[in-house]
Amino acid sequence: MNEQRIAALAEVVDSAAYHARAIAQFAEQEGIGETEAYAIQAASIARRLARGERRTGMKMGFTSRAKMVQMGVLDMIWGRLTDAMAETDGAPVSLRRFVHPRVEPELAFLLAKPLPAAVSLPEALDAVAAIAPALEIIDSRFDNFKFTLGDVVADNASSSGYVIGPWCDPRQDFANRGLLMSINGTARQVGSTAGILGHPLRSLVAAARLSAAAGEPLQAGWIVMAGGATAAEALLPGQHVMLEMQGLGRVEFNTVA
Ligand code: OOG
Ligand code: MG
Repeated sequence: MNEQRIAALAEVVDSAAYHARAIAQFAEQEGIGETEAYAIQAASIARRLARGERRTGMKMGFTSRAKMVQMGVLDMIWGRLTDAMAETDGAPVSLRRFVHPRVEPELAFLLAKPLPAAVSLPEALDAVAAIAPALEIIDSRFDNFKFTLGDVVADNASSSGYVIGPWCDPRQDFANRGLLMSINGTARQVGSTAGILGHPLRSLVAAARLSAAAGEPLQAGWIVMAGGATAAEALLPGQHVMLEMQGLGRVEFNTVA
């Protein structure tokens, strides 16, 4: 696939996200493999950066069985986060900039140091300044939230928003913390941080490897989202979404049209 086609498809996903308009899947028809899909993603993020957005980190996807089963994709993927995606804990979130948003419970890492490609679990932990309960707002730009691996990778792994809760000391055992995501006071997803690859730190090790392989090693100050611990829930206006994570506190937001 030539540079021109990659740039054209990057424009397609970027403008779909920018205008919150759904598009048809294209990966199968265009014969897009993983390499091309990540090249389209990189080019689409370059367009965001050219508009003045700032890179804030990385997100992992399909790091839990629950997410793989919900979306029918069995491979781990990743995407790039920018400051335009950050929402504030406790503040209202306007749904206007999304096509068909969903929310899922995650754990976020804040890095104190850069990370090279190959790190052990203790080395990864050593680079972590803080951990936090977090909610990711995902929004596929594809019709009906349906995609293949190539589509979703090209579409920046459905990244669209993230809300970070209170930063906590990472020097505690967070391998198996219970979590509850509720909407308007009703429990909607129950799980554990162990749902993320058995331990969320494994997701950070994978993030270090994948990001470095793309020539963008994890940086000090970056946020890494470990991936949904449970399936995602659809977002509608007028909802209060709250995630409570055992021993790590809560993160919440209200949706407005
Ligand atoms: C793709 C993104 C997956 C996760 O946490 O697993 C993801 C999607 O489900 O649309 O963010
Ligand atoms: Mg996610």
